[in-house]
Amino acid sequence: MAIAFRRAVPIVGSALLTLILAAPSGAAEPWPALDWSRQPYLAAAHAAEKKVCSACHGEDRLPSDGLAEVDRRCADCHGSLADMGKETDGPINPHRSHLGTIGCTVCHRGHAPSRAYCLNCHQFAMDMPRSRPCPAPRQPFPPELLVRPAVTPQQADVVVIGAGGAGFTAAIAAREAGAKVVLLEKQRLTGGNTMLANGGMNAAGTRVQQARGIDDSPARMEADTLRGGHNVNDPRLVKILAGRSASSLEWLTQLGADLSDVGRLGGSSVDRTHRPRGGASVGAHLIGVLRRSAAAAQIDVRVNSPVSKILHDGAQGVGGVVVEGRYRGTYTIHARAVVLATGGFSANARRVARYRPEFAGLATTNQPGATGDGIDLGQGLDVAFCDLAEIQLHPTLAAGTRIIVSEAIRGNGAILVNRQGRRFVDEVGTRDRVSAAILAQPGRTAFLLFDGDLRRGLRQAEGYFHLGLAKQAATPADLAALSGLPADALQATLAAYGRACRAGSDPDFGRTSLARALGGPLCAIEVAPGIHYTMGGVKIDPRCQVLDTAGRPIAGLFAVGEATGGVHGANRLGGNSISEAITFGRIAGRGAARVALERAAPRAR
Ligand code: MEZ
Repeated sequence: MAIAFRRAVPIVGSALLTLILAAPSGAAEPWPALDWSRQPYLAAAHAAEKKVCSACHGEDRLPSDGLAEVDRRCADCHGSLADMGKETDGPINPHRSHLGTIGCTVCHRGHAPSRAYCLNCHQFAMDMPRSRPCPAPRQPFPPELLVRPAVTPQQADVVVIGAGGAGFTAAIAAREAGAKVVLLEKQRLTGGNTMLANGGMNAAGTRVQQARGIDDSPARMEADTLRGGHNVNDPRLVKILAGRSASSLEWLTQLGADLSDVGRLGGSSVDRTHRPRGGASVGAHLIGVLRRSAAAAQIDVRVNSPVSKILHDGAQGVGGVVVEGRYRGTYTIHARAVVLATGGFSANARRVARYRPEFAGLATTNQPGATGDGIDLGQGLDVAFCDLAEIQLHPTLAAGTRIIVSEAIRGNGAILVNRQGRRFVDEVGTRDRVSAAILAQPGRTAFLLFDGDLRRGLRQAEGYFHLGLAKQAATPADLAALSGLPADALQATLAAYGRACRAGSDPDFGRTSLARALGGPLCAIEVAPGIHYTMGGVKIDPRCQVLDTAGRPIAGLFAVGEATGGVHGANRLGGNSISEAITFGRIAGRGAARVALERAAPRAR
C-alpha cells in the first residue's frame, strides 16, 4: 500500500517542520512514492497502519535531539517498558533488562534500520542470543526530511558536557545551588560508563559499614588508594575522595539509591564497596536514580548533542559551548561555567595505542562514546593534562567479548586458575598485578571459579549465565570436563585453597581475603584482560577547576570524573570511580554554579 505524503520544500524553521510533520492530506502531489509497507523502518510499519507522522512526532514540533516526546508517544500506544517487558518475555528480554532506564528510540529507529538490541551500546564482540539485525533499507529515507532548521543561540548558567554518573551529579549539584543547567550527551542515551558499572562504590566510615562492625576510616581509604595508585596520585584529591566518600553515599541514598550491601574489591584492605541489596549491579541503578533526580529538578537533559567547541575569551574565561545536535544542527549555548564530564578514552583504540602501544588489539569494556572528548575540547584552550599514559586493564573480561566480569565475584571469594588448573596470583590484588599475571599465562586467559553459594549471594553474577558465558557443574571433575581443564590439577588446587581458607593464610600468593573455600556446584567463566579505565586526563585543582599549562585555573571551566587525571595515579582501585564521580561531581557542580552566578553575563558572540 502506498501512502501519500506531502512534499517538503527546503525552507528553514518551524514552517518546514510543520510541513514534515503534518498529516498527509489529499495532496495533489504525493510524496514520496514509496511502498512504505515494504520499508524496514518503524515509520513504514506505522504508515502501513495508516498512522501519520504526527502520531509519533506531534503537531508543529521541532525535531528534538532529546527524542523524549517520541518515546512518550510510543508508550501511549504500546504501553510502558514494563508492559512491553511482560509481553516480550523470554531468556533475553531487553525491555525488562533496561526497564525504565532507556527510551524506545535508542534501539528502535523511525527512519533508519534499527540495530539489534544491545549492540547499539554495548557492541559485544559475540553473537547475542536472539539478536536479529534488521535487513538493509531498500530505499533510503528521503533526504529532504533530514533538513535541519536553524536554532537560535540559547542561554544557561552552567553547561555540563557528558551525562554519565559524574555529569549527572554535577548537573544536579549545580541545580541545587540555584543555577539554570543544560546537560549535554553526545550518545543516544545517557548513562556513560557508569551505566555499565557493576562492582560498587567505595566509601569509608559509612553507616552500612558501622552496622556490620567494619572498622574503616577515610585515612585507611586514602592509604589504600595511594598505595594502589603507586603514589602517582595527587594526594590532595585523594584526601577529598576518601574524606567525603561517606557523605557522597548519604547524598545518593537521600536521592533514593540503595547502597546497603557492602563487599571488598581488589586493593582495598576492608569491605568498603557499596552496592544495592543482594549484590546487584550498581551502575544502572545509580543512573536510574540520577535520571529521575535530574528530571525532578527540571534539568534540561539533551542526548544526541555532541559539543564541538568550548567558547573562550582569554580575559573573560569560558563563555559557553557550540553543540552539533544530531537532528537540530549546530547551535550555541552561552553559559558562564562549563563542566567537562566527558569520560575517558578507553574506547578510542588509536588514542590508547598512542600512549600504550602494547595494548593495541585488546578489547575494551567501555561504552563506545568513551573516546576522550575532554582531551579534544581542552586542546584548544591551553588545558594542562596529566598521566595520559596511565591506562588500566581490567583483569576479567569474558574471554573473546567486551563484557566485564565484575571484580565483585573475586571479592566475594572466586579464584583464578590457568589452563593447567593452577592458581597463579592473589586474585584480589590490584588490577595491574592481576592483569599482568593473566597475560603471562598460557593462552593469555584464565578461568574464574566460584560456587553456587557465591552465585546465590551476588545477584549480578546471574547475568553471566543469562548471556551464556558462565558454566556450572555438579562436581570439579564435571567442571574440568566442561572447561577443558585437567581434573586432577583442578581438584588439588581447590583442596589447597580450602586449606588456605581454613588456616586464614595463603602462603603461595598472599591473598588476605579468604572468606570461603569453594564447594558444592562449581561455576567457571574464561576471562582475559581488557582496556577499562584511563587514569589520566585534564588537570584539576581540588575545586575541580581546570588548570592551564601554566598551572592557573581557567575561569569558568571545571572538570570531573574520568575526563580528569590525578585522583587514581597509576592504577585505580575498583569502586573508586563511582566514588570519584559523585564526590567530585558535587564539588564541580556547586563550584560551577557559584562561578556562573557570580560572573557577569558574557557578551554576545
Ligand atoms: O570500579 C570498577 O571498575 C569496578 C568495580 C569494576 C568491576 O569489576 O565491577
